[in-house]
This record gives sequence, structure tokens and C-alpha cells, in this order.
Amino acid sequence: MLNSSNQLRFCIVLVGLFLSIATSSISQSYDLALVLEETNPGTYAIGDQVSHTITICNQGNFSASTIEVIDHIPAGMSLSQADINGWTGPSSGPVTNTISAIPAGVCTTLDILLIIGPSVVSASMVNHAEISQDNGNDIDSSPDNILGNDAGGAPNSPADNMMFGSGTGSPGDEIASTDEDDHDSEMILIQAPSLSLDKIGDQSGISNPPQVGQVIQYNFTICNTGTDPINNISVSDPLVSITGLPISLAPGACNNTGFTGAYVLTFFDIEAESVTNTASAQGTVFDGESITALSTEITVFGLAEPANPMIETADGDVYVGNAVNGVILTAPNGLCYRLRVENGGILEVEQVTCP
Ligand SMILES: [Ca+2]
Ligand SMILES: [Ca+2]
Ligand SMILES: [Ca+2]
Ligand SMILES: [Ca+2]
Repeated sequence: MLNSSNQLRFCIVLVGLFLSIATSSISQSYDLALVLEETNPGTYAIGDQVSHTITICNQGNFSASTIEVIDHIPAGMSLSQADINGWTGPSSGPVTNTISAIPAGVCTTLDILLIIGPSVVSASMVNHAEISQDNGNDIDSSPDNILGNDAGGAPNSPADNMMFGSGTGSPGDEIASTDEDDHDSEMILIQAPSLSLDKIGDQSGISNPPQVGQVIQYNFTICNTGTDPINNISVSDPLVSITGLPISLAPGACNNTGFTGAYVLTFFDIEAESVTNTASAQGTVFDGESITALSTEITVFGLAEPANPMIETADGDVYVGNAVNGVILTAPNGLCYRLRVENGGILEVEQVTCP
């Protein structure tokens, strides 16, 4: 039988033994975990700065120190010059940062400011951050700076922003319970609308030499070269009357049948030996703003010189044949005027510089 004093001693020993076992079990637990999130979730545009917040938690019961974090920075983005968080490395990434210490059971945060470059045309990009070095033996992680070898972490899946996975899943999968806890991803949504226009002239209807009234046919190829649908697209041209109803184009889609135009050659075009005009396409994007594309090539028609006119005189008449340019006469005051006859006998007169 134990007396009360021995009972107390026995209880103290039991408690001590329990604490010893518990401490010995907990003492194995060095465990860091990381989550990467947009500081202000949303949709961003070309040239925007996008802040990310990386939360690093010490889930073990040892104080952790010299914790190196790496951000892999997706292609098309770079570290902003305005970042003041102490990241080092090339601006295109990867970049690293070191946290001096995190006590057991404590979380800390580290921000990184990225900027979206001018050439991005994809609707989304994915950033990745992970712990690349630490000072302990993490129970469920092997820190490294290698992108693509971490279990789970698929953006916008249950494995995204997960801190309690076992790390036993497959790289990039969507399973939260087996997610690698010292790595995380974050998807950045980007809206980069872009429209292109290509105007092509068909001059098969123009003879040599050209004649007033002959027609140049234009076709227009319009492409949505951006990340967002474009609606209510129409084509205009200052010289050409365009036929066609407004169209919509999904990202990557093109249309080359929706719009056509015809241009009728004038005397002045033939005199200039070319027709130059620039068409534009205009549509509406996600935020209601308009987007415009000019034709990617200015269509120039080099037209052949009219043949020399034939001049004959007979019975008091002067006959000028093939006189596309007309006849220039000098008035008594010395000014010169060009006379030109259109089809149907319509006479046109214009003052010109004397030859
Ligand atoms: Ca861990
Ligand atoms: Ca890794
Ligand atoms: Ca993770
Ligand atoms: Ca995330």
C-alpha cells in the first residue's frame, strides 16, 4: 500500500514521465509551412504591379532561423523596382529572401512586389514560392530551390493555400491532404485585350492604263490577339464605304469575311498613280472601353502611267485621244486650267500649276 506521501511522489513521477514522453515526441517536430497569396486578389493589366504576400508558419516547437524563401517569378513578370522587401537575384527571377527567425507556433509574412511586363498576352500566369533553406530537419518537407518537384499546389485547387498537407502527393496535383506544405502557388489573372487588322486590296479590276470608275475591292482580316473577348467590332475607312455588320471575336479568333469595301478610282487617283488609305477596326472590351486597330499595312497601288495621248487635227477640229489627264489651257491672265471630260460628256475644270 502507498501512503499519501508516496502517492504524491508516484503521481509526480507519472506526470514527469508523461511530460518526458510528450517532450521527447514534440522535440522531433521541426516543421515550417508556406502559403503564397495575392495581397489584393483581382484581375490585373499589362504594366500593373502585383503584390504577393508569403506567409511562413513555424508549426513545430523549435524556434527556426535563417529561413530562405525563393520566389520563382513567372516568365513575363519581374521584380518591381519599387519592391522594398529585400529580395535579391535577377529581376526576372528567381529571387530569394531570408527570414532571420520564427519562434515556435508563430507565423510571419513577407511581401514581394512584381510587375507585369509589356509582352504578356496570356490570360493568366502562375507564381511559385517555397522554402529553399532552413536550419532544421523539417518533418514533412525537404527544402530546395527546384520548381516543379513539390507535391500538390495546383493554383485555385484545394491544394492551393494549404498549410497542413503531408507532402506525399504528386507535383502540381490538387489534393490538399498530400500537399507539400513548404511550397505554394498563386495564379495571377491578366486582362490584356489586343486587336489586329489587315487590309488587303484586290486591284484585278484595274486596267493598264487605269480608267476612272474602275473599282478596287478591299477585304479585311480582323483578329482578336489578346486575352479577352471583343464585342461590337466594326471597320471604318475614311475613303471606302464598308459593308458588314458588327461582329464579336473570342480570344485567338479571326474573321476575314465580315467586312468588305469598294473604292472607285477618280481622276486624281490616276494622276497620283496610287491610292493610299488606312482602315481601322474598333471594338468593345471587358470594361466597356473601346479598342482600336489600324490596318497593319497601308495599301498603296502603283498604277501605270497613262499612255501618251494621240493628237490629230482635221477639218478645223483638234482631236485628243486617250486624254486621261485632259487638256491644260492658259487663260489670258496667265493662269492655267485643266479641262477634262468624264463619261457622259461631263466637263470638269480645275486650276492647276502651269506646266
Ligand atoms: Ca513542412
Ligand atoms: Ca521545390
Ligand atoms: Ca503547398
Ligand atoms: Ca496560393
